[in-house]
Amino acid sequence: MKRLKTLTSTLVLAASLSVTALSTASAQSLPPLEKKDQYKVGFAQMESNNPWRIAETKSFKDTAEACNWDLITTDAAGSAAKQVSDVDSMIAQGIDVLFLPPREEKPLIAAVMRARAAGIPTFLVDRSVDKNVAKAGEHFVAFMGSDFIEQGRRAAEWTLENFKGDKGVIVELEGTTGSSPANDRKKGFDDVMAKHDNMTIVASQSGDFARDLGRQVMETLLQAHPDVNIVYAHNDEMAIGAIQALELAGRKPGEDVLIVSIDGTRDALQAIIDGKMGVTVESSPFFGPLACDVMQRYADGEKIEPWVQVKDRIFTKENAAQFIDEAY
Ligand code: GYE
Repeated sequence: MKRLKTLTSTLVLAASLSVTALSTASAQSLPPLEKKDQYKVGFAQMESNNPWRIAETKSFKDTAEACNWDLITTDAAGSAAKQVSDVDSMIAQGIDVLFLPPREEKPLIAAVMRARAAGIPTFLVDRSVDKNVAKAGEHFVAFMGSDFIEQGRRAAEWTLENFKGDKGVIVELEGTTGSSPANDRKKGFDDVMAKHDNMTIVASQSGDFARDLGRQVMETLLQAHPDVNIVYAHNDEMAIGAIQALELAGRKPGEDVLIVSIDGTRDALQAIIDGKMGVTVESSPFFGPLACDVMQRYADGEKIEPWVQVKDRIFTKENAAQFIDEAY
């Protein structure tokens, strides 16, 4: 009797040990994706107020057909809190895999962690979260997107090569506060400019990646800095807004103010052709086919690199006409 009891407790102890071992292992390894003919895929878009976002959502919808996805999409209408609850509702609907463009770096960590806890492999697309807290290969599978620091650096280098004046008076229009592209595009550009005494960033303010806000912020900044001769916008929509504000104030964008931007939208390429914008460093929204490919590799059991890096082109007056037909 005594012996039996000892054995039982040994077994219980062994069982609880192996449960601990199992849960430790699963806390470190990612949820697997079983092979299936059709996957239920969630794409939780952050907003749809600009051509870039609309092109990205369309790219996922087009891919759903090509890749045989049962696709659920949501639109958080510019609210990080809604984007988190959109992910919650996708988890409740039993998605197999999540593609998430996190609007801001910190608030969306919650969504990543909840998908992880629900055993759903998550891929971050186009923007990232705070990498010190949520980690690729542990909490989410991978980040798919551009090198935003490099984009800012290339915008700065093009400016240095093409600015004709003696002293650059720069206004910077930042993207959404707390978003990875705004943080990194600022760092890339500002670090290069800091090494050049003839270049001064006189104002740097958020226009939330939006055309209208870009125009309004530019109108205000123009009052304080009428001598501006370079505008660096973190995306094309704000650059177009800035062009409108400058023209309204009687300035000549492209002639007396150099406009430097990022994305490669149709309106931006047209502005380059019209001589109003100098450059836009590409940041492509067409993530659907890449998402299909990476997800397939993951389901095949391949180890996915933590950063699936997208390579960007650069659009100037040399090639804008050549690429405008494929722009969005
Ligand atoms: O540049 C901007 C969009 O996250 C890379 O977000 C993306 C950026 C893109 O709203 O236009």
